[in-house]
Amino acid sequence: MAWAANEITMSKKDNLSAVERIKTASEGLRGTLKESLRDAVTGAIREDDQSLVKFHGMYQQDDRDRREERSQKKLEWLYFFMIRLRIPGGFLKPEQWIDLHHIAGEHSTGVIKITTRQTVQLHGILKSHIKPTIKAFNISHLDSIAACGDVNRNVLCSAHPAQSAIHEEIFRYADKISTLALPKSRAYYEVWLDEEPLADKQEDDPLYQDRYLPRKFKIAIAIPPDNDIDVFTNDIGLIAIIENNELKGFNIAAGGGLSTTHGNAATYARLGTVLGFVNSEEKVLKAVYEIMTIQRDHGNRSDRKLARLKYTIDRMGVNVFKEELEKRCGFELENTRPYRFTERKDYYGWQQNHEGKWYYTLFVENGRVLDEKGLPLKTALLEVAKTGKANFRFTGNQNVILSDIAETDKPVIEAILSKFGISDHTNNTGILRKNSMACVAFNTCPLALAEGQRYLPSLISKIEPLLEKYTLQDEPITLRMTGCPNGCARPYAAEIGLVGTAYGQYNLHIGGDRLGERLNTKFKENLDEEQILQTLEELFAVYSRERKGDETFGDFSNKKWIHNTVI
Ligand code: SRM
Ligand code: SF4
Repeated sequence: MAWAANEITMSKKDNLSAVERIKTASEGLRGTLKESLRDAVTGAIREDDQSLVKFHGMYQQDDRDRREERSQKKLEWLYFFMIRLRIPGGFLKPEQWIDLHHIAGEHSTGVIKITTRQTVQLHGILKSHIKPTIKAFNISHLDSIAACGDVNRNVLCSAHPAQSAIHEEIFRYADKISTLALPKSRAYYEVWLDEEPLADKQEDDPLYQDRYLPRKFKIAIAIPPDNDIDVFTNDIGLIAIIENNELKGFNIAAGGGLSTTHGNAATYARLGTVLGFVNSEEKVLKAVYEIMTIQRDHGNRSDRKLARLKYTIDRMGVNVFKEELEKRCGFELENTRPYRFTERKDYYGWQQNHEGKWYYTLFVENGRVLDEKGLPLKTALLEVAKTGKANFRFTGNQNVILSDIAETDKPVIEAILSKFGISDHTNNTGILRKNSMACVAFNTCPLALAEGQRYLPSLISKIEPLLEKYTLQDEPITLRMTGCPNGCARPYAAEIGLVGTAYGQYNLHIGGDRLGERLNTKFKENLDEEQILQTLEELFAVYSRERKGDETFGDFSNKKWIHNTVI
């Protein structure tokens, strides 16, 4: 069988990528992290530890804006760390938000960055501040274990409790799956929290063994009709099947992933393939676990560009993959159950659930919570948290839902939102901006080729008048930008995707659908701002003239310009 022959090549011992050696030699992700931390001569950590520290939820970064100046002065680059928390389903209690607020102020740039995977990152943490930061988080019952690295990352779940009477029940699966897929190593507690080291530093880890997965791994749970978490862009996407307000089980999709590499034709974005349905908690957890073991055993460990599950599945073939899964599970998947997504957006403003609790979704541009002139968002959220009357839920669209608010407490929260201009800001922001996302990119992301979150807001201000010109300003078009083709803001799953190729230049992708069920296609390459605006204006003009009824921009573009099928 072709697949089996390939496997031998993929697992060839002498062909392993450098990261594979670092993982197996790391004594359960410990490496020389303790020594690296003690070295006061440099703000960086040792090279091998830079790979390992990711498994602890941290990245070594530097201020890219200051590289040249530092090099000229013969100074080391300005190294610091980004810490990403593990928050399954993106839920924090108000006390935890207060702690996060203070930890951010004391140890990082102060900006609380909500990510596209329902968690938060803090940037600019100096090496000497990492342990105090992790210790402070630990007191708040928060950790960053496995928020990065070749393991399962933060598990997403549809964010909007008001959308389903059994949201809470399904939401709990995010935590169950996250716990199931946590590495067994105690390294995090030893290195950052001074736990007494184990005599035997290699804990038994049946899932990850000593080699972990070949690459990062992502899982999300969608609760139809919402696909707010972009379920098909994940390695595993679970779609909750609800009948008569009862959870019947989950459809399981596998093999989603978005990253591509410019100039590497072997890389591609892929939406997950729905494999079938399982009808119990035991079965869904087993299936998730065994999909991970298949990826562990058969993923590409030589070329990290081709190591995600999407490539493993395509190499094996979906049918062979499914057979292998069923063999490992010891049960067959049932036929996929019907489901329908009708929304992917966040429901801004107030919503009430079946129990009468209130939810306020507020717009956080590109997930950046900070105090800006005229918009003291960070202060406002602290005030909300101090009331103790609202929980915090992050959405996969980088926004915040103030949640579980009692009817009697609503006026208090409303007054704070109004006092600090938050409700006005959410109400008055244009629809395009509210349906947009950009990744971090400069100045911290080492992989950025072009700007992301620092640039998109001003570009949107220039696109908005074009929409108005063609009376499209109320059209909820999704626009997503990334500073490189890795796809952190999921630009390939948007109606308009802008993917950085060089400083000030982007590929323009169009034709994705509004619900995240069809990827877009590259339409033009290396456009600068003037060319982006000119091209979009041309597209908007034709769309406003020729679209049929309420046809979305993505559907129209796909037919007209990608497949040339509009008559
Ligand atoms: Fe991402 C790497 C930021 C969601 C695909 N991503 C990075 C790094 C850590 C750069 C690095 O490796 O050194 C970025 C840190 C920037 C910074 O300074 O903070 C980074 N990714 C982000 C975040 C913060 C973007 C945001 O603005 O919200 C998101 C954090 C999510 C989280 O909380 O876990 C983020 N990254 C994504 C997504 C979207 C998703 O998962 O829904 C993707 C595309 C989906 C996918 O994985 O296929 C994504 N990030 C990548 C990749 C490409 C992976 C691959 O398959 O090749 C990289 C590069 C890598 O892993 O080598 C990457
Ligand atoms: Fe960095 Fe690229 Fe991800 Fe943007 S898409 S955060 S530039 S890795």
